[in-house]
Amino acid sequence: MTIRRFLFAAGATLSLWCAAPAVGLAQTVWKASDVHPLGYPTVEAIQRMGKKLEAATNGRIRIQMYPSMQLGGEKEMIEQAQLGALQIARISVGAMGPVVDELNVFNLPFVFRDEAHMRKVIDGPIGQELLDRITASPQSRLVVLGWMDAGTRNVYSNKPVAKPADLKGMKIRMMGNPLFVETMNAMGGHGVAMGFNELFGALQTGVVDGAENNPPTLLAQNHYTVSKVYSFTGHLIIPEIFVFSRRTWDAMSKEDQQLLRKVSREAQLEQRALWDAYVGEATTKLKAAGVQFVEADKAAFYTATQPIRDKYGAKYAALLQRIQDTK
Ligand code: GTR
Repeated sequence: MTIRRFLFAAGATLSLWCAAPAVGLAQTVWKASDVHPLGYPTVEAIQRMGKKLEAATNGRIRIQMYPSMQLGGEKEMIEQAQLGALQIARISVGAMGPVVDELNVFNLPFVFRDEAHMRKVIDGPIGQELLDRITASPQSRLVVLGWMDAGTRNVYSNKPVAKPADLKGMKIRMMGNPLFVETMNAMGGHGVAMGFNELFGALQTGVVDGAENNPPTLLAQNHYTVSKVYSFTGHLIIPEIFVFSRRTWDAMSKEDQQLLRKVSREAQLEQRALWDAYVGEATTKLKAAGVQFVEADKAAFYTATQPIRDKYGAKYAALLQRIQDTK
């Protein structure tokens, strides 16, 4: 049995209709997965959504959350959702670029002026168009339920990175997408593509000298225990999405699809509030744990990464212009 077949069989078994003893109704269990642990804003928002689904259907639909990479990294989660072995996957747009190319526009360095700009874009027509494009794309085999926030990504390692020259000779882990590796190379470092599930070990053993992410991830994934300096390079502001298996979706009633759409919209709003609160909390905890926060010359990193925006942005020039025009 191939791993794919096994995963599909396992997922199919879980989502089978089975007896729900408490209410005597048939019950559907949707598997949801996230790389982050319980309590993280994205995980919490999906779990709250599960509670609402359960209440609205008198226990007929339930969500079972598999947090902390129990089902693998994001690439694996996307594959499992495509097969129907997993129903809900919360993933970064970074991991979706290889699936739907146009999304790579959001993966460009410094494409958004700041987080407020990014929110305006995803909350407006551009955000909706991109979600629709993923859902409509035959090769995605996913239905997008909504956006989630993930703040700004900054470099962390054991030394300050204030300007491009500081990255010289440093191996920095990037998400598995050539665009990110080239971005780090343009910033002055040496980008290394690696799955998120391998990163903690790689930081510990010195396979890489650092990585880049938002403060909540630095805390929740315990990376701060090995990387003690967080430098505000601000090179990427990448939103996240939560997607649903097209295979499961197509077998659902119209009413259940509508209900899922409704609670998903609420989950998107709820995650944003949870996110804003958690960023502050994470920063306080990181400082208390001795992490040093360093200001960086963002303008220098912006200039250094211009070739990346030129190269990858050329075919989406009109979309890029609309993003820039979003005030
Ligand atoms: C985090 C994000 C994850 C994953 C991770 C990574 O910010 O929440 O979904 O994409 O970054 O760097 O792989």
